[in-house]
Amino acid sequence: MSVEVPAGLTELLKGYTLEVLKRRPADLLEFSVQYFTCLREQRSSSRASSSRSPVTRGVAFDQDSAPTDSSEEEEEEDDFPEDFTFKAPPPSKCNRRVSVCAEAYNPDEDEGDESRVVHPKTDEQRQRLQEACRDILLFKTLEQDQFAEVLDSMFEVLVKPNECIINQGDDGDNFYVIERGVFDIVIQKDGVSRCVGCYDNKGSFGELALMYNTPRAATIRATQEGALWALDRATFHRLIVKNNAKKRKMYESFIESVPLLKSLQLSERMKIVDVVGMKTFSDGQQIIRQGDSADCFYVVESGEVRIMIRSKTQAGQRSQEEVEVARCSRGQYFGELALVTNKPRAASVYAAGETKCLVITVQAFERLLGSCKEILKRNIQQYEQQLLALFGSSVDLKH
Ligand code: 1OR
Ligand code: 1OR
Repeated sequence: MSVEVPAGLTELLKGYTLEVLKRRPADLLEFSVQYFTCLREQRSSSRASSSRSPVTRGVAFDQDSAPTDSSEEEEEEDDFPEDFTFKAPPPSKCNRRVSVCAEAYNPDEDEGDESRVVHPKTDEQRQRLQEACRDILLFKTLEQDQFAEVLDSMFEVLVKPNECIINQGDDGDNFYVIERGVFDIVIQKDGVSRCVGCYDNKGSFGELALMYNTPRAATIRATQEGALWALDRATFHRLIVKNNAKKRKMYESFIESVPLLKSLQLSERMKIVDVVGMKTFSDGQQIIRQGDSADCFYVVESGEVRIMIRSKTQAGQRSQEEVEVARCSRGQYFGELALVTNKPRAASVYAAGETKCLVITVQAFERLLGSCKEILKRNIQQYEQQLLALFGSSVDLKH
């Protein structure tokens, strides 16, 4: 018995299979519905206007996709027939933009695009997403309903070891929040690639290209299997970038008054404002634990913090008793030592009364406060002198 394979079936399934293998969606059924819906809508819109340059790969869930010069992509594209030229409708920006065209960002276009993207989630997924987003600084200054909208729009992306989630030089597609996994930050300069840091099971990346419409500043590579939550570019603009104007109003004058940041140029200070978060701590709440590894830097905006140190006993054991060694109030910073020395936290820090702090991630600290490092190092030398005066040689600042 001979079975006739309907025309187009092979190509259809090939495109679909490629996308599934590439995205590894958590919910295959939901993904498939979206895939074929996008495909159908794309087909009718491309029939209506045949003038647009083709995007010759599966369903491009993004309006702006265009072929890149990547040879890997060209190979896949060659396999895909011309008539499968897809362009997703706005509400279905459900996948990562893998190929890009460097069109200039036009804020006016975004103004009109108030369409909400909602990716349905199970209760269990939503819980994991909420947990992953709890400490994301860029979300800290959002109103509650804006934050809820962000959560609605995010979609899960599973990653394999060695997978590059972002490639330096590409145009920006999504912003990513880490649920689990370790991700290297690799920067290529003068033809040499260097791993300059990593994200260890927390944090977020991919905001810069979306905020400033610049090419991706680094490559982000998974070192192991992991899970991310992605927020598409249009929603990021509508909710996060627009919120930056409000943040600038709120924090600009404070940032300008911080002595440490005086040496920075205005534009550099504004970039700090764009990525900082504000956290409030209640009286006695621990902000930093001595001996922990460090992932951020703090500037006191209001209230006060107590710096406490556990000294070592004669036998070299760390005593349980903490001694207050300093206080920081408005405009003063703390948490820089571990970032500058790459050592564990040298002291514990507690809020004295309700205290508000600006928080800067270690990656933003490295990127934006490089020119302040000399001042920081000078001040750290003073810690060491005070340390000797207070405890003799029984304490070191390494942990
Ligand atoms: P993006 O959209 O440019 C790459 O895509 C992402 O890597 C970037 O956003 C940041 O979220 C993230 N310099 C530039 N980008 C960095 C850096 C970084 N760290 C993380 N990203 N560093 C400066 C190196 C001189 C900091 C290294 C610790
Ligand atoms: P960190 O990243 O090690 C704890 O986290 C922070 O406490 C530390 O950075 C400093 O920002 C802050 N010794 C050690 N850490 C101090 C000290 C300090 N003061 C503030 N921190 N000394 C007090 C000097 C006035 C010397 C100890 C006797």
